[in-house]
Amino acid sequence: MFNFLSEKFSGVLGWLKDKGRLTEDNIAQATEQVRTALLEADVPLDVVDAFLAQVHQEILGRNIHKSLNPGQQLIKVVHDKVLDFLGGKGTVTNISFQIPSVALVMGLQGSGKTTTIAKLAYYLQDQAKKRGKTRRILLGSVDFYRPAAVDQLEILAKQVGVTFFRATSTDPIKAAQEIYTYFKDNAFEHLLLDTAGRLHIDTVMMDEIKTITAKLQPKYKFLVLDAMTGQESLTVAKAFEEAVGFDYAILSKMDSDTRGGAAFGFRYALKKPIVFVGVGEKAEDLEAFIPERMTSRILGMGDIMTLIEKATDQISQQEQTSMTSKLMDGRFSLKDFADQMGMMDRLGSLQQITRYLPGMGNVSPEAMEKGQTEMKRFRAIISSMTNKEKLVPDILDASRRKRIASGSGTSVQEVNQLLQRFEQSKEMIKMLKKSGMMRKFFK
Ligand SMILES: Nc1nc2c(ncn2[C@@H]2O[C@H](COP(=O)(O)OP(=O)(O)OP(=O)(O)O)[C@@H](O)[C@H]2O)c(=O)[nH]1
Ligand SMILES: [Mg+2]
Repeated sequence: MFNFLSEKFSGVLGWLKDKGRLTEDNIAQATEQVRTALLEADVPLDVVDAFLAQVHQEILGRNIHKSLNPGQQLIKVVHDKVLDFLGGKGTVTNISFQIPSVALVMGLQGSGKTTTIAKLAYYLQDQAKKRGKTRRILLGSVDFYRPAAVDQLEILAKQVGVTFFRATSTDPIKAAQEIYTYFKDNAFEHLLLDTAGRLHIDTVMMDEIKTITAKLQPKYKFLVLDAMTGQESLTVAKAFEEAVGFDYAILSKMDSDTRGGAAFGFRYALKKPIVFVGVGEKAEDLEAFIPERMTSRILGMGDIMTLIEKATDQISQQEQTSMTSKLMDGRFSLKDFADQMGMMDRLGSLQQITRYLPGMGNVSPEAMEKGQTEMKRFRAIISSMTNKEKLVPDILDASRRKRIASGSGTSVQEVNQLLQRFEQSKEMIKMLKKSGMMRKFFK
């Protein structure tokens, strides 16, 4: 995600960081590179110009080239401006979905509407579950243009475990009313209504959504934008805003190799909040849009916070605490190493995890897959060890290694490789501990 923009930015920022002094000249050079990066990421020209104008103003205002660390100062200016453009510090848009309420999801064909509905249903359910509650959620579709569209939503509803209602009419407006009546009569708390997508914005489609909106008065109108479409998506957003109006945007497919232009330009151009981003095809692949995080992703600083949040969500607190204390005081055995790899498994693929780590954005998918295979093999090897061997790896002599290799269907060389890796991670933990990073990581 954003690899493109983040690569370009880290290039410029890396170059700046080492500059003890900045001249008007190299400031100009740096901002020119930022400009090229944004344009190449498909950020609309007027947005790029507005961005650079603000950066320039800030540079002049702060008298940057006379400051103590001009390179760092400039990085900070760029960082702060990117953050501003994405919505500003601390502006997480939390929607507290009212009960009962209707949400309408719209967007172009294939933008991810139907998938997003399933994700929203999952999200609502999950939020309620965290408070020990359940929600009565109804999904309905008025997409009769694509034959399998309604079935698709029905299947997703089943997967997520929420109710689906099929209207008898295939006229979108009548169907919307039928669904709404069913929602009211059966005292559901949320209705998430899926609409048809079209290849282009056309008046029939807009009129249809307008009528449905007028009749159902949805409390929430979401526009789903495909992050891969770049500046074209801004045109789409403007058209929807003019014709129907919407409250929030959801950027889908942010896990894809998008150049990031849409996310960057959207907020500035539309002045509407992006609430969620879709980061995969599954129902749980929905994340809150947090400007600070997006900024660090774009600027290539990694995103430790998201990772930590993911970790706390999926690994039990107890597991994490015991793991952390073992790591902290150095009692880290091969058994813990295996457990740790198991935890990584639960967190998602290595590839997903490394997206959040600083400096790991560029690891190739092949290398990633290799890592994953290696992890599996390592776990198999460790499971062939006795408890004593796991706790005191020092006793692993040649004959034990041979036994473990044949027990796990691997080679002695592979067993050696594992032990080497284990030593390396122990070293790394020591280093992290020294630098005080551990507390930050595992707080
Ligand atoms: N990788 C990834 N794929 C996504 C995401 N959201 C949707 N998709 C995929 O994009 C494709 C289209 O998604 P749909 O939800 O069917 O899109 P739609 O807007 O309902 O499409 P129409 O109803 O045909 O207009 C599907 O293959 C989805 O799995 C996402 O966040 N990440
Ligand atoms: Mg659909």
